[in-house]
Amino acid sequence: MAPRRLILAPLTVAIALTVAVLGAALGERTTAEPGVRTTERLTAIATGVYGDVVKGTFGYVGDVGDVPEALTDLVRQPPSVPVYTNDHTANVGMGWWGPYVNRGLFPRDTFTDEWGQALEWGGRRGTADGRTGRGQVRSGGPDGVLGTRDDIVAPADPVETSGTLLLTVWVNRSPNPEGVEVTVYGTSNGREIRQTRRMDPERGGFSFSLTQGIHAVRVAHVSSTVDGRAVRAITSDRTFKTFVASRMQRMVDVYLGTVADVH
Ligand SMILES: [Ca+2]
Repeated sequence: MAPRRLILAPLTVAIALTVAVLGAALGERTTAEPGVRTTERLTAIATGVYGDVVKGTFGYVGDVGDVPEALTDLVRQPPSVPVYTNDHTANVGMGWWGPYVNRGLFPRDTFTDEWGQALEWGGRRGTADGRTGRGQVRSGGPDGVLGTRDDIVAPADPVETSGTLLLTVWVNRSPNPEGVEVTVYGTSNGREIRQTRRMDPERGGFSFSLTQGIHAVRVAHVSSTVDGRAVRAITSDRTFKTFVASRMQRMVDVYLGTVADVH
């Protein structure tokens, strides 16, 4: 039995040490890191608002078309925004599909930091005094006072929610010929909106500034041809879905074929 005790003794010491180290780490985490946990809360809010483009999610902005006016819009459906459905062009989903943050992080739907102070939200235009910008959220930090050096802010800069979609529509191998028109669908306050442009040789291709998220796009080539005495329209079109991420430029080529003449 003696040799076995000799082996066990160092093991016991090692386990005791591990427990002591773990205890210290956990103790420190619960007493000395409210800043870290506040940052986690702010990050959870930012992810709820903007999604995670790498994972193909676009958050509240993608569903509703703008950042929320109030943080509580992330957990309670605003009266002005309809509930989420796919009943739109190309089955693109839009509307409120919350909650966008884990309610457990914000008991009773109150948005506070780890010191119990209310968070400041920049909303759609930033705070009136300019302290917190559009789409930013601010904690007063350890001193509990907003606007001092220990504040915690996320994201670091005011937020841009738009990206650019550049379309080239090829018709019978001609890029953006006369007769092409493009309609892009998006969302405003959770409802479908659209904008249509026709090919303008003066301006070149099709460039749209769009809110980040998934958009339906319809491209069409419309040509009229004289058929005996009648003028007959020949339309070739396609509708598809694409996504736009904020601050990014996305280039998409679309191909159409037509029996009409292409100029
Ligand atoms: Ca502060």
